[in-house]
Amino acid sequence: MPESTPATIEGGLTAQGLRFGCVVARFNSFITDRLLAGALDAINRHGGDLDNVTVARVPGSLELATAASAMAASGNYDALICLGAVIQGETDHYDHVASGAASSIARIGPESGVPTIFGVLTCENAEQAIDRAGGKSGNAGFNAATAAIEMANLVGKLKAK
Ligand code: INI
Repeated sequence: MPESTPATIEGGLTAQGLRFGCVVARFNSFITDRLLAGALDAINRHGGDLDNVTVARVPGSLELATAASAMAASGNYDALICLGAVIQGETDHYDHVASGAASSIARIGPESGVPTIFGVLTCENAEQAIDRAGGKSGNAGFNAATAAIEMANLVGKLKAK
C-alpha cells in the first residue's frame, strides 16, 4: 500500500452565488419546457438564485451551440446548460441533428473554459422522451443542471489552486 494518498479535488453541489445560462431549443418544446423546469428546480434546490439564471431560446438543437458559445464568450456565466430533444421517427435527418448538436456542444467547454453541459435527449420516440423529461426515468434537465453545478464548482476550485 502506498504511504500517502493523492490530493483529490471535486466540485461540490451548492449553486449559491453561481450564474447559469440555460439554452433551450423550441423544437419539441413539449419536452424541452419540462427539461428547463427540471434544470431550474435543480438550481433552486441546490441553493441557487433564479435571478442569476438567464434562459436563451433557440429554434432547434442544432442552434444550441451557437448561443452557448456567445454566452461563454461573454464571461457572465459559471456554467451553461444546453437543453434539447431530438426524436427519431419525426425526421429523416435525426442522425445529423443529434450528432451535430452533440459534437458542437462538446467543444464549447474545453475551448472556452466554461463548463457546458449536454442536456439533449436523443430518443426513439416521444414516449421515451416524456419518460426522461420528468416521467418514470427522471428528468434529464435536472441531471444536466446538477452536472453544471458540480463542474462550475470544480473549475472554480481548479482555477483558484
Ligand atoms: N431540432 C431538434 O431540436 N429536435 C429534432 O428532433 C429536430 N428534428 O427532428 O429535425 C430538430 N431539427 C431542427 C434543427 O435543430 C434546426 O433548428 C434546423 O435544422 C435549422 O437549423
